[in-house]
Amino acid sequence: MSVSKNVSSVSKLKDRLPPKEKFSEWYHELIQRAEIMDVRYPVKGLYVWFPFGCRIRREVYKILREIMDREHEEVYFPALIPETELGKESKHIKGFENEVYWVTHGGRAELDIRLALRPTSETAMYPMFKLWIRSHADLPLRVYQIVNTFRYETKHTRPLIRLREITSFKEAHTVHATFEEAEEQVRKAVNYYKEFYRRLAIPYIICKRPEWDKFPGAKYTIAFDTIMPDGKTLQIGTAHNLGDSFAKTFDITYEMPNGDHSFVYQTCYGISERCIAALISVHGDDFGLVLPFEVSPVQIAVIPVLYKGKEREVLDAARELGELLKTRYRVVVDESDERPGAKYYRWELKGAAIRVEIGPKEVEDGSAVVSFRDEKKKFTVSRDEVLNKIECWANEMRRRLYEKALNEMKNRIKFCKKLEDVKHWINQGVALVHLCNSEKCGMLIDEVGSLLGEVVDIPLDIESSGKCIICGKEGKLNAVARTY
Ligand code: P5A
Repeated sequence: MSVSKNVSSVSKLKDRLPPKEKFSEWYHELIQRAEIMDVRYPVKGLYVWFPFGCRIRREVYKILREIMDREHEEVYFPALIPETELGKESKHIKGFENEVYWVTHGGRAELDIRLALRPTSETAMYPMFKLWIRSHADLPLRVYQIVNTFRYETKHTRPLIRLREITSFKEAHTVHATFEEAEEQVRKAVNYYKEFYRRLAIPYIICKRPEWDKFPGAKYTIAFDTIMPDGKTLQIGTAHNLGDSFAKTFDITYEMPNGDHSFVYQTCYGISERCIAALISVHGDDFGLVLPFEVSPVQIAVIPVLYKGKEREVLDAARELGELLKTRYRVVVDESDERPGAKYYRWELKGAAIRVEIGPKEVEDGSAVVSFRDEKKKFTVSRDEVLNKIECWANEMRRRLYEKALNEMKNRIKFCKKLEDVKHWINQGVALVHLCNSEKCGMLIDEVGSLLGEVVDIPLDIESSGKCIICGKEGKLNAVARTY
């Protein structure tokens, strides 16, 4: 496969990336240089996916689709929502009114009813669900779509992280007969997202968002956050129990087996390309992208190490191995006439998971020199064994990436007993505190750092209840951080 026919276009090959320690510079330089996003599009908050970025997106979203397809049907709803529908659910519109882009004209004619560019699709879908759902036999309904959505974000926009056009918004919407079934669906959604992030080797913490910061219109919101290299958290997915509030607004009812009518209960859950921002940021290093084998556009880079007089034999051996590996994997045989160092540099930058080098010595003894993107060491194996070893190497690499990321994350989480400690620690990571349920104490802590909410799942063993850090009453474990 040809990942980038124009391989020599990797700009400024000799210039090093800024070190990852300077996270913001590193991130922006990397996504441009590894040809993921072109940030030069002349509208704030909108960016261009390069072909290589699209390949990463395709592999990552293949996993998400595979998981969704198990019990959801794919649908497509229009991008434009009439103002009359968007405004029906009062809390929902209140939450989004400052973020909506409006279409007001068709050509020169002013529209009778303004049309919103979907910020999310509840109000596009639910009037149609009213038409789709008649009886208990139509339930549960579980659908998803992967579309673009638009949010006029006023906080600092950043590629893949905070967008005004979210290009890859996976939104799932489900409808159930009872509140309990909706609760069960939220639990399932959380498990789907856990699986998704485990496959990307991205560790997460899961919190129940505070009452005043839940999804507009929801009963409660469960959020996944990961910790970025600068210690700030990034919300990488949410699942919402909507109860029957949207059902009441949009009059979505079903006939029960006994003939009575009842409102339905709903959930929705979403993931955006922030999952790719997390993938890049959590695993990447000073040399560029580090991607788990499953999602790397170039899973294996075969590098012929050419010496004068031996070019033919080396190229033949590299091509032969390349062809064999291509029967199962995404492979590039880098035949460009650059020096090996330049080739290594390129495939490191692009996050090729496995590198296989073949030079004259390897041609002679039927071997190859193998190295993994996340480790510096090289080792020699017989060429006959390479194909059958790949799966095992890929799994081991994912395990290593996950362990490393998990350790880094654990080092960035600390339980704090005093407010002073929280203030100090959130410059480095997530502070865990005990907090009572009152809005007053929540708001006070929110002034120190953003309150992510009550901890549902965290990879550390810490007492789940204790005295509130503000008022001293009985409290639960909560997470506080600086957030993206
Ligand atoms: C769930 C899907 C919703 O919109 N409606 C349908 C629900 N939830 S949410 O929390 O508002 O968004 C889901 C996830 O999308 C990401 N996200 C963004 N990503 C990039 N740029 C943005 N401007 C942006 N806004 C939200 C977050 O990961 C969020 O959890």
